[in-house]
Amino acid sequence: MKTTGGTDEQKRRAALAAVESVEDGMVVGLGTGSTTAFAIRKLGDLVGSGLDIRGVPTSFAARELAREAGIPLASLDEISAIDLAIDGADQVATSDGALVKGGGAAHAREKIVDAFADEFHVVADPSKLAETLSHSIPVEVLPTARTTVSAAVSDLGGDPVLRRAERKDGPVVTDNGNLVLDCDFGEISDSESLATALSAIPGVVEHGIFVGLADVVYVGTADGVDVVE
Ligand code: ABF
Repeated sequence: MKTTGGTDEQKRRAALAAVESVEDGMVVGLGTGSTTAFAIRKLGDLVGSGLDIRGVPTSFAARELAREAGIPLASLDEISAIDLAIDGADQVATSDGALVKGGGAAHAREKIVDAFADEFHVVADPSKLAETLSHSIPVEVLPTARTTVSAAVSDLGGDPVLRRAERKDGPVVTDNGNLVLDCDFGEISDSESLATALSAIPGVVEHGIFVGLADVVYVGTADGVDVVE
């Protein structure tokens, strides 16, 4: 499981704070990443104590974790609504609540679930916070469009790098069978405009800029949880 700068205790605190909003009968979007993993495990414990929920995972990894935790699962085409999505982030802009997601290469399905949910609660540690976005932007691309999308990203001022798998020689392949370009744009002053421009590039399946989607951000700290709404 991908881990990042925060401590496990900070991540756990954020995750448990988000879980407190989960009620009987809910359909819960289950995010990907090490922070959300704490929420999934806690939800599994609560299901074991009688909590009646269904989980909609955002990746194969999230599905396996939820299955191990004993959470009843539903796919997107089986449900008519998602009450609450709990998911992590690679960066949170404190100025406008925009997010960078996709460190786990799951941002296409994450965005579908997080955007469709009535409430989307982000769980993070302090290392994810920044005044404005500056993290490289993961862009999922059709394999055949890797070169053309790279050229278009460069024209936008980005530096596209094909994401390679850490443990084997070759590129990361997403759950959808696509590739990921990590695109460094430096400090991003207008995330909404960049998001629109990236979405317009032919061959882009989804990018990791989430604008205007997060309803609440729980930030686990050394001694508590900060809530950013
Ligand atoms: C997923 O979790 C990804 O979109 C995001 O990059 C990642 C954050 O991982 P972690 O919680 O391990 O820092 O939602």
